[in-house]
Amino acid sequence: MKKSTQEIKKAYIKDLTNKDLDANKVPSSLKRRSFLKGGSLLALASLIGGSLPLARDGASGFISSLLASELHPFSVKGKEGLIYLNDRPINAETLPQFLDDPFTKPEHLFIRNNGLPPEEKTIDLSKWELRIEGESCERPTTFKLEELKKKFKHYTYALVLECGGNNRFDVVPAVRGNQWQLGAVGCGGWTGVRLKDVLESCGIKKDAVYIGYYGADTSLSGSGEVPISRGVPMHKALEDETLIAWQYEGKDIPYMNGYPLRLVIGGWPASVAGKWLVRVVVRNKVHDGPKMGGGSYRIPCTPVAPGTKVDPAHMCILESMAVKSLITHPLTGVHTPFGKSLALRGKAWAGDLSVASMHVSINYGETWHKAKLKKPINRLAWQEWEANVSFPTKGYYEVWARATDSKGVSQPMVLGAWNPGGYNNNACHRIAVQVV
Ligand SMILES: Nc1nc2c(c(=O)[nH]1)N[C@H]1C(S)=C(S)[C@@H](COP(=O)(O)O)O[C@H]1N2
Ligand SMILES: [Mo]
Repeated sequence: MKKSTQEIKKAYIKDLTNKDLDANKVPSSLKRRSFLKGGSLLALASLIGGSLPLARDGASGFISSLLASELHPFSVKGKEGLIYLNDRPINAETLPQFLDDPFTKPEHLFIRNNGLPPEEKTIDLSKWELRIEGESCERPTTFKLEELKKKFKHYTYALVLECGGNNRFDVVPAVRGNQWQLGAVGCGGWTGVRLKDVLESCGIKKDAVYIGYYGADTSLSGSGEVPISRGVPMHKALEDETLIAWQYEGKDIPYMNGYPLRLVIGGWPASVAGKWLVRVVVRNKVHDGPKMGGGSYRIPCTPVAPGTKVDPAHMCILESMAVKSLITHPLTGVHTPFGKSLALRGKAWAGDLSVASMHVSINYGETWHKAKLKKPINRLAWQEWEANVSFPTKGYYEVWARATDSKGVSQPMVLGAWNPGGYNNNACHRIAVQVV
């Protein structure tokens, strides 16, 4: 049963307007204004799964490119090449072809909002302040943006930001939450001051164990509370690469990515990287802001069978993300002439670690070829890789990519440890290749 692109799109639009589809998934307050909730994406995948190679299993970029060209009902100023998952809050991922750039361009960097950003017109640079306080801060201090820039040394680091739920789309059995495919990840140069320098200037008490951030965004419910306030242990907060940044790729941070000031912490779920930053607290206990507890960014402390309901008492905070890689060129579905080698390239990263080697397979993992892997530009940046493969016959192939980190740990070829939040899915990326 082969469906034309037009037919797929028509069926998909019909699916989006079917009110019953996600009745049990979408809170009624959001139903009218949100679109593309998990259910519809999953329905879409099964709808076209039969006609598109790898539509459901890992190489999902094809669906995105197909739909994103015409179907997203709105866009955000200054952003392009994004697939919009919802509009309230705004969540949008980068199309796989834009992850092929050495560093993710500001207009292509994904957006993950938990609430409503501060209104852009209310952001006044001359008034923006950052408050450092908390029970383990010796001298609570407020810095104007200009003071921060003047008082501390500036640093630029390229850092990988990846949403903890990236690739949740491929989690089986499926779980609730944004159905991110490949693109809730990006890497680019952030410029700012070290969190360490700022915290040390305010004095860190001996009993400090954690930091927490507060942004200027507000929760969807209108309660006035922040929608998210997360943090990291002191050892991560005090790393050289942990920045309070005002620039991304040499320009003001895009509004949706936290303008005018954000925390940037590489290698951990990007939920620890607070946007629209107004306050950092130094805590004498594990930070307990919204989305630090329950099922948020937490995984079972010991492995569970897929589909298990896990008691929050047995959940632990997700820290460093696992080793992972992407094939960013060519895109899945490519046709390549027989007798000519195919050039592949992509990115690899490994949470707190670096990537030590990169391999590709054209026979479902039976044999692996070593790829050429570059060193990261700095710690916690992604690494570029490339390889050439030749196919022994015409026909259908898949290219699989697998990174191995500096401790010898590789990506799993299928979904790794299932968890109720669908976090940290680092299964090998695969693309479909037709040799003609
Ligand atoms: N203030 C604030 N910071 C935030 C968030 C948010 O909703 N509000 N979302 C977090 C999450 S879950 C992620 S994945 C990253 C996304 O960063 P980006 O939108 O710049 O890609 O920001 C984090 N920081
Ligand atoms: Mo996230």
